[in-house]
Amino acid sequence: MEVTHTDIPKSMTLQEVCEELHKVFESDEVNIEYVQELLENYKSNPADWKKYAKFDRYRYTRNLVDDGNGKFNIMLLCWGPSNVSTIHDHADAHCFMKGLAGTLNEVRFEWPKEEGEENEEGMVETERNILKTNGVCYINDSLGLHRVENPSHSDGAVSLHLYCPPYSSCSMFDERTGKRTKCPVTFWSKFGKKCETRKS
Ligand code: CSS
Ligand code: FE2
Repeated sequence: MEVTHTDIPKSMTLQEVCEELHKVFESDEVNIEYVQELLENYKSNPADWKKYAKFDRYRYTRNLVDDGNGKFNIMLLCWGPSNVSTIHDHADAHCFMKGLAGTLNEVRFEWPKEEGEENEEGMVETERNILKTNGVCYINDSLGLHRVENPSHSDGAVSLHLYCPPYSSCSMFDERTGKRTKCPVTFWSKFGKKCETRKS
């Protein structure tokens, strides 16, 4: 039987959104529109998420909020002023991204040509989007690659990310050459607790 979701309560806490996402992802089919609607409907309330909002001095942090019983990951990303991600893919996962505070820029790119082919022009930009507080965007590998950045030189930004299925590594790409490198996905904190840093 097909389950339709029509009534999303108007005011939900982040915890309630996560609980609803657990129900949604019980099914193996991901209803992209519904998940997007659910995330759009949530109005960012710092009281819900401040315990996960941990900033690092040098780069953006990933902070795990919910591991979705192994089916999906919900995390908070905290972007200091001018922090920027690499150009990356999403390891065949769905990626939903919602602005919780501040503003982020998303720049999309085509997949580079295969190794051995000419990549002289560098990577091809296809789209620019602005993710404002409470806005939601969606990407997966069939829609291309992207880079996310906090354009503010003075203010931080916080975003909520949902990845399904969860993944522990992705690829990053050099903008000039299109060269691809594997990149592990690491967490700065999990469930509000800072992760141990590995000794080198
Ligand atoms: N996927 C990026 C964030 S932008 S969606 C990451 O995990 O760092
Ligand atoms: Fe991404």
